[in-house]
Amino acid sequence: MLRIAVQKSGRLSDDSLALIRECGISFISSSLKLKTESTNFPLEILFLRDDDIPGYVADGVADIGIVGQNVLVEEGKQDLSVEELGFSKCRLSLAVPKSAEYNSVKDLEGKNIATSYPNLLQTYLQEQGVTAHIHTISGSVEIAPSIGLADAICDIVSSGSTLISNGLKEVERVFKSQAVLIANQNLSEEKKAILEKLLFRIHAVQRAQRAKYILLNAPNEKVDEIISLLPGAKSPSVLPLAQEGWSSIHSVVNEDDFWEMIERLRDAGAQGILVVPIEKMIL
Ligand code: PRT
Ligand code: ZN
Repeated sequence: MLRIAVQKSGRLSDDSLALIRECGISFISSSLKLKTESTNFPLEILFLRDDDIPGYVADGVADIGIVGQNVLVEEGKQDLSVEELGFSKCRLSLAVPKSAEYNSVKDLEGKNIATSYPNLLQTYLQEQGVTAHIHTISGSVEIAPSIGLADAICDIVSSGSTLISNGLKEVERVFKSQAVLIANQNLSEEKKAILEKLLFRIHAVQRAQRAKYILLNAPNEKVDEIISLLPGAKSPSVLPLAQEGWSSIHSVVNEDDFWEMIERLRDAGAQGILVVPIEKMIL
């Protein structure tokens, strides 16, 4: 049995549980329960505050966990990280009042900066050769300048709308973050084997999320040109259509290159292009 710690309620919770479910692991979750056990995989899920997850995994109370890199690195536990999960992307940024004059990070010399991430901020300021007074506060960091508590803040940003609505402007990006899977470093052989199985499934889910299955029709004389436009397709399938002189081409493409490629395919004579999501992808 492997124990995973996930955030009980917050920005990481839904995506963490969705990932576990996409791995084909079933469980019943209730907001009242502190833990639950999967009915079809040797996994027990503990629901915790995100800040407690790195410590519990380091101590072996949980074997693995899902947490933001911002929390992990702030707590100095980055060695536990095993896999970037690609969700809950955000950044830790410095922000100052909109009206403040700001040219470079040197302008923060000697200033008061409020943050919930003193260690990440201190590391950044040191790298930049700036000395400032760091005030550690645990919440509502964005109101610190307007109540006269600080000249600047260092806080998590995703859309940027919280900064704007508090009259602040983002001036430096201190740290980029996303959710990561972490693991205790002394897992038993049995637990390691379960983790391997889980990672195999996570990789299949991640690959599938980035990939699309594409089907299209093309006149036979255009097939070679179209195949050359399909990036990453080592060997697309080419099947004859009932209509004489036409083929159907099937391949897997990466979502990132997708729209541009569709235009080039159409220009090259592709017709009836279908793009379908892939549920799992095993290499
Ligand atoms: O209760 P618990 O301690 O478990 O949760 P929490 O309140 O400490 O954390 P939570 O749920 O807010 O965030 C969990 C993790 O999600 C963080 O550690 C980050 O890794 C990640 N994450 C992603 C974010 C955001 N996006 C985010 N936007 N964490 C916080 N925010 C906050 C930010 O602090 C600011 O107040 O959202 C506001 C900014 O958002 P925008 O969109 O207005 O820029
Ligand atoms: Zn927290």
